[in-house]
Amino acid sequence: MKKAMVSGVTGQTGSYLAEHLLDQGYEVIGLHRRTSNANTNRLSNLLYQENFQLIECEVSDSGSVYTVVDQYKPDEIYNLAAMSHVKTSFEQPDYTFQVDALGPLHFLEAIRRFSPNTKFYQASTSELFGSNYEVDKEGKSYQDEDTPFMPQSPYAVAKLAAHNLVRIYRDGYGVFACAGVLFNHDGPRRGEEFVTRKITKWLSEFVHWARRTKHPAYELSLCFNEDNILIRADKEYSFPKLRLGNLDAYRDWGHASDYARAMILMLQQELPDDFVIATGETHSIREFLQEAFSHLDIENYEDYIVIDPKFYRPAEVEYLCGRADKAKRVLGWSSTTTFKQLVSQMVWSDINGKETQSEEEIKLLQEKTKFIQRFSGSCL
Ligand code: G4F
Repeated sequence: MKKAMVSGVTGQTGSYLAEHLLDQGYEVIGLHRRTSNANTNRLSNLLYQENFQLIECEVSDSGSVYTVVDQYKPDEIYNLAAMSHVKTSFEQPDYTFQVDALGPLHFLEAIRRFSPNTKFYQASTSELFGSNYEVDKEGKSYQDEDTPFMPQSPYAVAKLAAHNLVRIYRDGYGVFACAGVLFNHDGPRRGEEFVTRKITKWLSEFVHWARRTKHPAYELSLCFNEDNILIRADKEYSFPKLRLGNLDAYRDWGHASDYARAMILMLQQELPDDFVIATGETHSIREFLQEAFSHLDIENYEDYIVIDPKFYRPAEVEYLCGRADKAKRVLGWSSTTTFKQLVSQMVWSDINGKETQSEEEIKLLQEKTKFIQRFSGSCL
């Protein structure tokens, strides 16, 4: 039985990765950092599985990493532990470097010293490209393995250090180390501070608020003031609008479960290499909003949101659209989830309070939320 170690296993992508590995017959050692409150909600199906164990490890502490690598000598290590929020990296650059640059260095060094046959996967990111892109013959802008990096945030600089360390340990010490340059990958398990989940979570809270507020004796209609959505019934009820930053950035959004499959494939190749993982399709935050609100037949999403400068970044990555031709050719990998499917899954999972994908289940939920249509857009 192959043994895989996954750091960041309590996160969105770590949880999908652990599931895929267990399905493929691996023993999985999940690493998580100590927190005062348990954050294992994404692992609830795995915690009591025979081949899964969760152990504490702090990736910014070299001794902690050396100990677990030396003790378990896994066949494969997937380093997904990171301070992964780009805006936070501007506010906590030092901490970001410790986790995102030193963390991978500790794993690579532990492999070199104690377990040289362990294969290593590092979660690199499309943020490495920053503002750089190429233009193809049809005039489409994209990034791939040949696009030069130009990081735009402390997060991306720390990730670039890690990306280069992977190459150096591979070429210099012969470590089987790969970096996956993953474009945005989201889904119902996405952290609530990322823009996609922030939108779908807010929508579900709005729906539940409207349902609670609905009073059969009144013909309900909505009204908007600067910061709130109002329902005037027996009395006035109010709900805060969704506060967002820059809506004009473009992101290439895929499903985290698909992207976790690509990580495993990288470590099964004969030779280690780096790969771009992306859908090849890009959408603005506005398009995401439009698509998400359309599930509730709300056309005027602009009325429900407030642009808040607090959510702007000191430097923004405006355009990301990956070209994953190499991953398709070499790994046989491609994304299986369309943008529309991703948004639908995220919206209905939040409204339903659990991961929801089946069309029948979604149809039932659509029926139950039809009351929103009656008053969306109207104003007293
Ligand atoms: O959802 P985001 O925070 O993701 P971002 O910055 O693209 O980073 C994610 O993807 C990277 C891969 O490309 C990963 F490396 C990284 O760890 C993370 O998973 O923001 C997406 C866009 C940005 O342009 C941001 O400015 O949404 C814009 N945005 C607008 N309003 C907002 C908000 N982002 C957040 N988080 N919150 C807002 O209110």
